[in-house]
Amino acid sequence: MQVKSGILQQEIKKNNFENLSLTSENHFFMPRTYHLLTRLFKIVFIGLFVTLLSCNNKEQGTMMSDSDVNASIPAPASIGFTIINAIPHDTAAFTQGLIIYNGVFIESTGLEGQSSLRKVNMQTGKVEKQHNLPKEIFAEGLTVFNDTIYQLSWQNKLVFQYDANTLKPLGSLPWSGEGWGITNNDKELIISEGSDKLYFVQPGSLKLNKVLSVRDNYGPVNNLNELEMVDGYIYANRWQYEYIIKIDPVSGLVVGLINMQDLLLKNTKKDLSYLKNRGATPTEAGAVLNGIAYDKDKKIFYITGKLWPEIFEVKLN
Ligand SMILES: [Ca+2]
Repeated sequence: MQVKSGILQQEIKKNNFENLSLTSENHFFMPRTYHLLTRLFKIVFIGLFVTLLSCNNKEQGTMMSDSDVNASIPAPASIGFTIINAIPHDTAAFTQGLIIYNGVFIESTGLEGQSSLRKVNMQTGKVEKQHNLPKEIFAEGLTVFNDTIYQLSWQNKLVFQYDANTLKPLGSLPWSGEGWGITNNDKELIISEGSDKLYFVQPGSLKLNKVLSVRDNYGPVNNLNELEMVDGYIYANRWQYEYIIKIDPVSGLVVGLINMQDLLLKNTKKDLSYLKNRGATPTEAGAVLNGIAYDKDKKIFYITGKLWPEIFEVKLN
């Protein structure tokens, strides 16, 4: 057996299973059971080895394909902007959505007991009409489709409808998820719920047409919040991130990035001391960017935030 194990060890060193098998079979004095066991061992060992190898390849393949996909996505283009004007804004408005309809802002404000739908003068910032929601409702984003306002609620699982001219309530539709931001592409409503997903639904029924995953060169882009459709792209702000992203609504890729860090602090001349009761900085006070409206004719964005004293008129460079 000394000789045999010597041969076996040499053969193992060669790491050649076929040679190992041939060498063993050439020993005519080998007992039959030993021969069968060796064969069985060889089959099981090779089987295990191949399985492990294929698992490993599969894992590496998945990891590589994910990073390959991300690496193949170009970094979003940086989009600069200029502030051309500032309009007063109600500092008690916990803004969740902002749009322009027939020359006025329509604004949705949140928080339980303070949620409302408003018509706001675009020059003076005065609230011209206001509809208050029941105290248990936490309102979120809004859009207008076919002269009907669709206003989301955060966790009340309802989407409220109103006549866009009179703000008269027209009823509500059930919505199974959370509601954060909403816009439309002239055919469908597009809803965000705080994840990286956008839900394209049919107006009137909220029946789901498609789900779009939003991602950039680092992977999925979550916390999608207030939305605004502009010239075929979806502009979105991300909760807890001080920038607005430009999303291709077909691929879901982020193609542009507007850095709005400290937009309020850097640009307002208003006294912000009223926020001090809520937190040391506007962000800590919850006064975060959360309103994007667009004037198609003037090609101007209107940007505000929760509890902000101003709405900024912004032209993209
Ligand atoms: Ca909007």
